[in-house]
Amino acid sequence: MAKGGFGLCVLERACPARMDLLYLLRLLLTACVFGLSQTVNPFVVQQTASDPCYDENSAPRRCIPEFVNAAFGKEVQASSTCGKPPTRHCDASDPRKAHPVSYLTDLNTASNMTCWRSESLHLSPQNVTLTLSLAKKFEVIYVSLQFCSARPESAAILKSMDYGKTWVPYQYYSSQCRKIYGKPNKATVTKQNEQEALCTDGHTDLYPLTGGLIAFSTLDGRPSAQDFDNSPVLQDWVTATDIRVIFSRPHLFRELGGRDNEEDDGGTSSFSYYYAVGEFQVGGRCKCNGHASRCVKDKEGKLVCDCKHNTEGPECDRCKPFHYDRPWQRANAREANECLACNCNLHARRCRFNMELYKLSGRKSGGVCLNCRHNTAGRHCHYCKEGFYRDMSKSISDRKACKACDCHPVGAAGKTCNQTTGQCPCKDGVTGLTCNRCAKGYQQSRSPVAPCIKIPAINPTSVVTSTEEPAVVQVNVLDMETVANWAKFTVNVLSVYKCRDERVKRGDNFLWIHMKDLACKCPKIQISRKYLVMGISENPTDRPGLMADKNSLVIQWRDAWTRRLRKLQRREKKGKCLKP
Ligand SMILES: [Ca+2]
Repeated sequence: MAKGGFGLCVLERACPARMDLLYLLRLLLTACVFGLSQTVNPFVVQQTASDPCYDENSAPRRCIPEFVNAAFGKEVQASSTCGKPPTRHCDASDPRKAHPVSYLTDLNTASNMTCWRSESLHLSPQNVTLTLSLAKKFEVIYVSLQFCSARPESAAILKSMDYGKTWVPYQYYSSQCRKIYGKPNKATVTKQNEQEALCTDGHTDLYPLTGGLIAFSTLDGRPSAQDFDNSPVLQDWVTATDIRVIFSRPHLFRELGGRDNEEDDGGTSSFSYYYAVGEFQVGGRCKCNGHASRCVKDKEGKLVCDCKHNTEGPECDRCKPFHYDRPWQRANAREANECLACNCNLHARRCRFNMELYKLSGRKSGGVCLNCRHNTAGRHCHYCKEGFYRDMSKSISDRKACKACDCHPVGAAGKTCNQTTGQCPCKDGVTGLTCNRCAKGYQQSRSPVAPCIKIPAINPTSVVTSTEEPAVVQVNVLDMETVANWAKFTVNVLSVYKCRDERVKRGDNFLWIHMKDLACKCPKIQISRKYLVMGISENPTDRPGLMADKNSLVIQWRDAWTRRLRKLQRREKKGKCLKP
């Protein structure tokens, strides 16, 4: 070792400590349980055009950010850094003699290791801490420190999962574990204490005086590491937002055969030491729970996962809005566990998760749509709400899939139709989808309570049916003959003014009048004359033609009536002669 052994360690290829580090890292990386199924160099970004979070068939699959040195380029807070005020070996204002904290995480070349260095400390022991904020949750595989001074005799590595608010120990190093940290030396980890920090007397030797290494592998020796996918305990154990290293005690100075303390402290004390570290590494992956293949800076410059699989959050740790059909889950090698959209048939923008329904469905679907629109209702907005029915000509996802019932205000017994068929509840004797007409055998009444009433049984001998409103026609009487007790007139119907009975048509027809009525000259009819006949109806007997009786009004035609009757005719045509 060169004079002034605590100076910069020029690492050469043959340097055994350097070999140790590389060997260890290689070992850690290839055995890494986070790794892709095939062994790849985790420091090389895979150049693939397709999204690693989806396979060639666009099916989601577990994806993970690349393995990195998460400490690289990040700022470290040190409790002590030399050079202020300057000493012979350390001057913060002189770049050639400065040992700033940035040297902990900078880009090193093997031939020129840059080292951070603490102040020279006198009264042993004094804690020196290095705190590294990763500014995001990472899954940490290892923490390593390469020393430019001798290694500390006792040191601790801690982690925080809440950005430095609380700290938990990761690992202790001491030649006197019990005395310094109250821990047994090299205890075994069992499934019961996988989240416990251990203490070891490894990595604490005084030698090598420079270039020594402290390297902590977070999963090494922990039983569930082989089944990391199914171990929430270890998933938690490797998660960290900050890493802190505490150098608790140096080796006794006299063992080092002190040479530069005379220069640094003016020889007032024979106990002087410092710590110097050339490289502080935190190997791991940006924590994205298997739902992102990279981390990116957000608008505020914060590092966040580039979440896929319908997830969101800094660690893709929750489902995106409207993707609550099943609970959020971390992706694993077999299942992407992507968040699934609620099925609301395009009628809702929001939904919530319901555990009961999810369990009832055999853990398939638990989404419940909120505020179904377009008059739909139900968990999936899959049927029509009250007062609406399904238009079967349209798909359920159509905005117009549900039509208003439109029940007739008089004919229907309520406003709510069958949600599937649209059938309104009809009052007695009423029929039709909206209850808008009388059923067969019923006729319209004027009562809103019973708008359709049963038609009374028709007596075939009854002369005029009470329901039929007799027509008003103009006839030209052409001839007459007698058939039994009836007078049968051959007439030509010139005009029909009331069309209640649509069978009364213009043209030749027969007009029957019973002899009994004719005898008393009511009506009185002469051949070759025109008459206006009010109260003419279809002959209800089996004789073809029309019929008049003593109730009919038969008046000899006057041309002056033509205009007035035309008016009546026009009014009738405007819809007043429609069937009820
Ligand atoms: Ca360095």
